[in-house]
Amino acid sequence: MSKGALALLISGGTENWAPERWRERFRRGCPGRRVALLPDDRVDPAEVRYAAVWKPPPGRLAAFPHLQAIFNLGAGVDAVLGDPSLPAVPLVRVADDDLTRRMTEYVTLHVLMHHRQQRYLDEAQRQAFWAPKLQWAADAVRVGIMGLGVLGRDAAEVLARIGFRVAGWSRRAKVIPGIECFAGEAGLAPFLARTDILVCLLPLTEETRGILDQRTFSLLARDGVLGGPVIVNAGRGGLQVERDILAALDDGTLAAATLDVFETEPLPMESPLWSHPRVTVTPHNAADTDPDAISTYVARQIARHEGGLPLENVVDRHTGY
Ligand code: NDP
Ligand code: OXD
Repeated sequence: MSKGALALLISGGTENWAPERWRERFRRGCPGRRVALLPDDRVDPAEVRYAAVWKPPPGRLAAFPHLQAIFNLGAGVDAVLGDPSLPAVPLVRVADDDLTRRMTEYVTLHVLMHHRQQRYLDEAQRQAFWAPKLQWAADAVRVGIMGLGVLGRDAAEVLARIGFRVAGWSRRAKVIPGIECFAGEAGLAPFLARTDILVCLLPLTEETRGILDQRTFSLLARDGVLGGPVIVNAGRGGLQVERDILAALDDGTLAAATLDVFETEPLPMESPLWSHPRVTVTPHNAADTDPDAISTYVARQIARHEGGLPLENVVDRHTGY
């Protein structure tokens, strides 16, 4: 009996994410299965059992009448769930140690950058200016992580190990040794009130859209050693209101921001964020995952499904993540 086809609907990214590269990987990783890269390859829609996608055009997945599962090639599924005709089959997202470690590197790098006043030191070097500033210890800084899922929890634990005072905020209450945990709407204000560096690792959902706004910034701690609160957003651009970030930087509500994700990507050339002296911009590469690891993960999920085992990391359509 022939195996059901795997359709690939992948919007290109860097060279390593080129759709043709994904086709090669899946052909190697799924021997004996027809792998069709759409729209280039021809495939009978009735033969398609699985789809592996990255930002697929809305409406395309509804064309497969016998689809059994959709595999999103990243951790965040907001782009897929935005399709109103998305078939009601399990949607699996990526949760992978390689991705988690990369995100923790990013968060640690940027929290340390703000804590160790690295932007000031870079500028001093440019001016050949030898002027060390008072440097406080990590335990003087309160880091607050929005989202204590796969990524947020790992970053929180590493930052706590370095010595920061770390708290996290999630939808449901949690107990994590060494991390002060807050949850739900009622937990948000007290979480923000004790936070000097706010790291956002939330998914983009109806509830979280625009959460990084003027109101949130105004609730952050104002008595910290950094001279003002700092934000680091590596979740999704839709979580932040860029107009409010710029206004908050300019009126002193925020001291600095590191942004990996943006309302519009690529960040338009004319965005004032590019050249703002207190903004660090990175091009949505906080946790570029190894595509070989992802294609192996998808092949393993298909094998589990066909072996009668449950798929892992299935998205809850109700909560949106
Ligand atoms: P998870 O689903 O494992 O964790 C999500 C966390 O957010 C959970 O702790 C969840 O709470 C919390 N959460 C969700 N909604 C709310 C809410 N309304 N209020 C409070 N907390 C909420 O996701 P991951 O950790 O794997 O990934 C997080 C996001 O990171 C992805 O969705 C993606 O957008 C982004 N990402 C960005 C990358 C980049 O390169 N910039 C790379 C990979 C991911 P609870 O635990 O109670 O469910
Ligand atoms: C993402 C990813 O969701 O790269 O951004 O996994």
